[in-house]
Amino acid sequence: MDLTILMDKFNVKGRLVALTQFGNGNINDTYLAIYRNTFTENQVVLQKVNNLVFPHPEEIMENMHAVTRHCHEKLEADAVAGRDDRVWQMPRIIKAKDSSDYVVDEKGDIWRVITRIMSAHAFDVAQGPEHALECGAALGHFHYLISDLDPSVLKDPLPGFHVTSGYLAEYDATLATPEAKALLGASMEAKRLAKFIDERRSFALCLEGAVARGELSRRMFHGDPKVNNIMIDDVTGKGTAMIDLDTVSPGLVHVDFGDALRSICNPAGEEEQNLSKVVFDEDLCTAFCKGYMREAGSFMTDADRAYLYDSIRLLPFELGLRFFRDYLAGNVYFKTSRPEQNLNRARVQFRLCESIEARERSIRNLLGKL
Ligand code: GN1
Ligand code: MG
Repeated sequence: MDLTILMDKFNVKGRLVALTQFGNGNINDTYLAIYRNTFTENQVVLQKVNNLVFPHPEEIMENMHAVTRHCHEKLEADAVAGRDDRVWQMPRIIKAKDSSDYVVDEKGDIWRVITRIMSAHAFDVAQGPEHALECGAALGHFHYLISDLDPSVLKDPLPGFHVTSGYLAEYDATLATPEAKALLGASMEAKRLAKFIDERRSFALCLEGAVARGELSRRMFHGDPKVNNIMIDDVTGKGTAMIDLDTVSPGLVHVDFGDALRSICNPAGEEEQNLSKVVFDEDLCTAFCKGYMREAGSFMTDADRAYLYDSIRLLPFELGLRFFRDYLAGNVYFKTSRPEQNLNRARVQFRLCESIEARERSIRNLLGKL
């Protein structure tokens, strides 16, 4: 697909002067497009919505429309009322020239253009406690923004997303294939990871059990609040926007909480090769929680608080399981640039999970002070 011809179908002012690959997402293909005219520059983000991951990409766009409309209205009302200590931002959909929210190419793929959050950046790893605190504030504020979004206006973007029992079932089904058996048989490390999973099968159901017992209930969640989906203002250093809104839907805020922490408290990052560098950083955790609670603490019930530790332990386990299953299935879900990449990603997440388990008392203690 000629991307310049594609860009021409969208309503962006100015002349297209650059179009380059952008970001480090594992799912969608993302490009930055720069437009100039006599007085200004306009930077926008072009994305192909991954139709292997998302079964109905057009519904992803309907959801994005509903989420951004709801949040923009709320953000504007809060700004007018002077309720905020900063400008919170959110990407906007740029319409195609035919007024639709996306363009379908000749292969049937769905492309969208959204505004770029200017003078702000996201980082692949936490830069320190101040950054972690701002990530917490951004996620907490986002939870506030979506808390009153009507769930019935959203379609399920990704059935089974963050349902750990489902990932276990998928893993077991993959393990039964000859290809997976061969990969497992050929590697001591893969066997070690399989054992790691087996030892935690009942723990893996902790949040689902709490929902079934009525202790936790679903609210709205982001679904993918890892550190590089949290934009930080270049000028003030404050959190300013959550991006990657594809998975906003009814879910447990615990999943977001655990997912953000598994990414923020691992400064070695998701691709680290040297496992001894993968350690859960409690100072970053404390800072994140402080920022999060400042914005969203009032939503937290005692039952919610009781499951925070489990969510911190569960999300690296779950992501490690997803990476490992994908490795055994031949790398069909997460983008990879080498065959062992998903195996290594799984090793990192499981090491992080172990590091959390080793610090359980201390993490529970810091959570108890929130
Ligand atoms: C995927 O596309 P990206 O990189 O934002 C994945 C997340 C994982 C993350 C791990 C829809 O997110 O769940 O935590 O990779 N998104 C989906 O890097 O599966
Ligand atoms: Mg994503």
